[in-house]
Amino acid sequence: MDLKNKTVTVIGLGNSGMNAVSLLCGLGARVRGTDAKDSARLRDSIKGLEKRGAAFELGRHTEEFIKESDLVVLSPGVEDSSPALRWALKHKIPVVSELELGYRFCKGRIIAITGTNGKSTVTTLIGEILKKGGKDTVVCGNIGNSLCGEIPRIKKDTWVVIEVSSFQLERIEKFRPQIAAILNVTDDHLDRYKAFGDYFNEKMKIFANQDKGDFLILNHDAANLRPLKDKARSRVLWYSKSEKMNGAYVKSGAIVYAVPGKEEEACKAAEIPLKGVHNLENVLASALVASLAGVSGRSMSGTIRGFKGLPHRCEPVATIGGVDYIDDSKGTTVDSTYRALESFERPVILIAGGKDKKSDYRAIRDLVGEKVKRLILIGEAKEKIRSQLGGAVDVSEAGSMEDAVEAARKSARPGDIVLLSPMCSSFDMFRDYKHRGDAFREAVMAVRETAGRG
Ligand code: UMA
Repeated sequence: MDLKNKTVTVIGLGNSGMNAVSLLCGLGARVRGTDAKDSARLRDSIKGLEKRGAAFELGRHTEEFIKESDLVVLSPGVEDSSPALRWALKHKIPVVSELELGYRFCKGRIIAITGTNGKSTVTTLIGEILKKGGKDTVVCGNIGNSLCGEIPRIKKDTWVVIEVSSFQLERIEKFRPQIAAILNVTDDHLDRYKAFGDYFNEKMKIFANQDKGDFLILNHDAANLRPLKDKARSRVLWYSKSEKMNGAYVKSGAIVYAVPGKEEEACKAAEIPLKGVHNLENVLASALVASLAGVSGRSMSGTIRGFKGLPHRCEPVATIGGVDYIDDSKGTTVDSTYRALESFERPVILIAGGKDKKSDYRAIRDLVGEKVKRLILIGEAKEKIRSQLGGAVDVSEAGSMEDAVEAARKSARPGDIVLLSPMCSSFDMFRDYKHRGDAFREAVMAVRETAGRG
């Protein structure tokens, strides 16, 4: 793709868009960036790029600004319904996602991970295993730093581990990872997609361009992924908690992978510090991928044993008066909260709610009835969750995170767990899930201070 002297317009100027603009400036394109919002922060961040020749439109998108482009690059947050995208299509301008743009200029070997839940954990763990296994590694994508931003660091021998979302896959053309992994696909983003099938199909694009020399890693325990074997041109390897597979599995309490010609142990299942069956799946996937990248079992074993997980994913915050407070703010789907609850053996006081993604909370009703002694609801989805889960559990509502944590503290007895696992996105009350998790931590710290004084 030669973009020298081509007019390229980037829509959306968050992390993805700004990195795309910067990459394009370096490629000698005539770069333009447009964002529907305007802010002092945004104005500040474009200054350096203006000096490099980029032009910007802030506070709105206009047809005038877009219509003369040779190419449009879309940020993942821009939906099909966006007028900016419709104008680009009306003027027959090719449109690609930021992921596709980065791919066209990526010299390294790509490992792409997708799934509804666990993809950040698996992406990070693979990155750690590869780095400690002596491989030059870059970890990027939906996890927070877009691929375009990493292009200058990537060399031919670099392993590029990319967390890939359905949004990023929507407008790919040639994106082709050497190793792709799909961990699971359950309900999510039904506020963006008309039906689950549309979301599922976007995820499937991760292997659409793969060929015989590439690998597709699939979770055999996720029944809706099994038929994919017949759709892939790449070589399919499986992982499973319960069955011996051509791939990775559990054998006599050990995580084992069998890739062409050899069976090797990655570690003992009991040594994995991350709790829950979902994390066993995450380690199986990571070990299998890392083995394909050439890391030995001996090397990966130490990394897996030392891996403490990611912030805001079932992260212990404090133990106060015998009550464990756990931050699972990244639990933004019903399924992720299901998996978190499954991993606890003690009574849970669950703080949930936020911005609804047209989710069906009834899927967790039985498990909530079994594990949760009190459900405290926050955010816009309060009413919907109450109507779908009420009767299965005691429900109360709180107006802020502080009030929710205080209500949880009052209900908790020694041995209980207070879990923030919202099943919703955070944008009704917070900047993002990290901000929400930080607000939870702050509220818990206030409880600890009061307890200390008492
Ligand atoms: N904007 C427009 N016009 C539009 C829509 C948005 O101008 O029609 C502007 C907004 O005003 C804002 C910017 O676009 O200034 C935001 O762009 P964006 O929503 O694409 O966000 P980025 O900052 O580029 O972050 C994105 C991912 N966000 C989304 O997919 C919504 C980040 O994933 C990712 O970390 C980052 O790229 C780097 O790759 C976040 C996420 O929530 C964590 N992802 C979803 C998820 O995990 O469920 C998919």
